[in-house]
Amino acid sequence: MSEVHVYPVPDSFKNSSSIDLEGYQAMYDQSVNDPDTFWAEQANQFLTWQAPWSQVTKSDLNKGEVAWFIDGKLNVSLNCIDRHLPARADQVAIIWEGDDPDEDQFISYQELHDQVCRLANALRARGVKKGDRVCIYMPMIPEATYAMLACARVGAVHSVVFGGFSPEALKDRILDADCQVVITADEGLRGGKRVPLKANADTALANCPNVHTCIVVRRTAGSISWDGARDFWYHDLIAKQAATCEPEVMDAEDPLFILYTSGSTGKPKGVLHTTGGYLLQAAMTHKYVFDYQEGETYWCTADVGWVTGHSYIVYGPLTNGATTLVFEGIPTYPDASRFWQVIDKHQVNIFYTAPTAIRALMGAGDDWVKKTARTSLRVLGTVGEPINPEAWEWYYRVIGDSRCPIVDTWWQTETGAHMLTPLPGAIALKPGSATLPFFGVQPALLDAEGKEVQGAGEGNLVIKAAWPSQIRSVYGDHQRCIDTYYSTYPGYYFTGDGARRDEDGYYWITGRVDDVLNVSGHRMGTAEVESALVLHEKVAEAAVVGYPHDIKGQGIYAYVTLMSGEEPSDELKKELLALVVKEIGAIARPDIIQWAPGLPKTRSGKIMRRILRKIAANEIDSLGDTSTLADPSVVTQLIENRANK
Ligand code: 6R9
Repeated sequence: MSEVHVYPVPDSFKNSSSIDLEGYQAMYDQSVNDPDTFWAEQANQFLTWQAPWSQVTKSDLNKGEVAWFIDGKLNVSLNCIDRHLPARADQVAIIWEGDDPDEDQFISYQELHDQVCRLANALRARGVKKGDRVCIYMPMIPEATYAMLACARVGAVHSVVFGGFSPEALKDRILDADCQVVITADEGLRGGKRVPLKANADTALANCPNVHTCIVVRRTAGSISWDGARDFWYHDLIAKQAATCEPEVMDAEDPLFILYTSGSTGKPKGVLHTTGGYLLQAAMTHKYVFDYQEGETYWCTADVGWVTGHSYIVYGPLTNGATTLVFEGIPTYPDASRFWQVIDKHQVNIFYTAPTAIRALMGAGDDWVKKTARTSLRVLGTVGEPINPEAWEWYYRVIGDSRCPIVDTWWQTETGAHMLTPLPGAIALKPGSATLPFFGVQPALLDAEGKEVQGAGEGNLVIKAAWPSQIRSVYGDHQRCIDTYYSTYPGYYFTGDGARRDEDGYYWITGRVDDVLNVSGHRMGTAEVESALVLHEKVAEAAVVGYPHDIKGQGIYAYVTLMSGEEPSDELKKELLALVVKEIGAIARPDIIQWAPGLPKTRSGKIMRRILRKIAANEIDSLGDTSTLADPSVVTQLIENRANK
């Protein structure tokens, strides 16, 4: 392995109020040795409770049972808004930067309060009550955050569905959670292009008989169809409502949201998060990991449709009374300097983005960066996939002018908040490593026999003890939660990732060890893409694998076997791509389709994906053992016709 460059904590952090290495170690030790005291202190420091808890935590990982701050009462929107008033009434809570660089908005905490209360009242007027599920299918506009917080205010459980998902995917998610209300917009706007959100919702809702209310924000004023019995303009509904609204008192373990994510089987899982523990860890990590200081402007470029947007655009920053930037657009519109221009325009201090964006912008060249100042930046972060050291170095040197630590944060939809991550004032950095565990997080590596690896080594990454923002269930199917996360290694939470630990105890994530792809930081099950492909009448079988992709991290490589008598054609390829986009969304469109007369299978009929991955990666010299194949000639044929030579 090439030599690892270590970046020490910058001097500028040494005498600041940030936590240093001794501080981190002391707090980490306490969090593990005396968790009740540690978490009680943090919960009182970070959150406002309406009633105290009777017990800090109770869990049984064998049953996937996790509970924090039992009997404690609080409301998330009160914690994100009301308690910051009146001191922060005029402070900007949300900076909204439109897709068009000339459009922006500055929303104060008072305004946020009023907007959220009006919408919360409107939801109640439409019959929404505690425990009901509300689907949010929105562009990145302030109303998306109002919608999340309004749900939290009335105790409704939101299910945000990424605006890039297809009507089909939206419908599945609405039905699975039995949402009765949908909040959307006429159209989204990204990179100058319109996204037909309302039209997509109409298609989805044609098959969702329980949805009685669809609330529509007017974003572009594009023409849309209207169902007079079901559809309501957002501005009409809130106009009649008061700007105050009594928040519902919630139990710490009442559900806050459902967020669908891909696993290794075909059907996305509704990951369920609850109120107290989730909010605490989102807020704590936002403070400690980004070293957030009073008055700073913080920008996370994720979409609220992903967990990163939930925890680090909305809940973490607002709980801490921060100014959070919501960006509607894309990194390359109007040109590849957009991110850096927005940083200068709004004097952003903390910037959090994905490796795929960094690689794409690195590819565009340094000139786009150099024409901006970026002097306001203090901390940089990444999330979503492993960052390759080249991209890390570029981010550090060119974007941060070698001044700003990079926090490489490893976590998952299921973990709710950061799990492995540096703290910028405490932990020396190694490019490509998510470094050390956050407070209370007890990682371990298990070998092929399920035994814990001691010291330096490699294995499957598991977590040994419950943490506050842990997944509580898979919505409607707790058994699936147990099967997916707790049965592979009884007594442990299994992450689905592999990792290496070095001599300094630093963790290096090596990627998924299951059939989950990570394409531009978006999780996708190979089975989901395969199910879409085989819907085509001419397709007999499909196998999907990931392959290394310069920008996306992983690309999608699909092997497709046609029904006998069917001929491959470019036309058919186009139909298959369109089918995947229709079933899931553009993010799942395969990069490569290879026609496969047959797939490599074992004698018992199992597809040998290991071989397909090697062929897709063009690593044909290291196919490994092929002796268990039913028909080895299939492999020779696939190699000859591989698309990635
Ligand atoms: C937050 C988020 C989770 C999967 C996870 C892992 C990968 C995320 C990473 C990372 C290496 C990092 N992942 N952060 N891999 N280094 N810093 O991305 O959630 O969409 O559920 O994806 O993403 O493979 O298991 P989610």
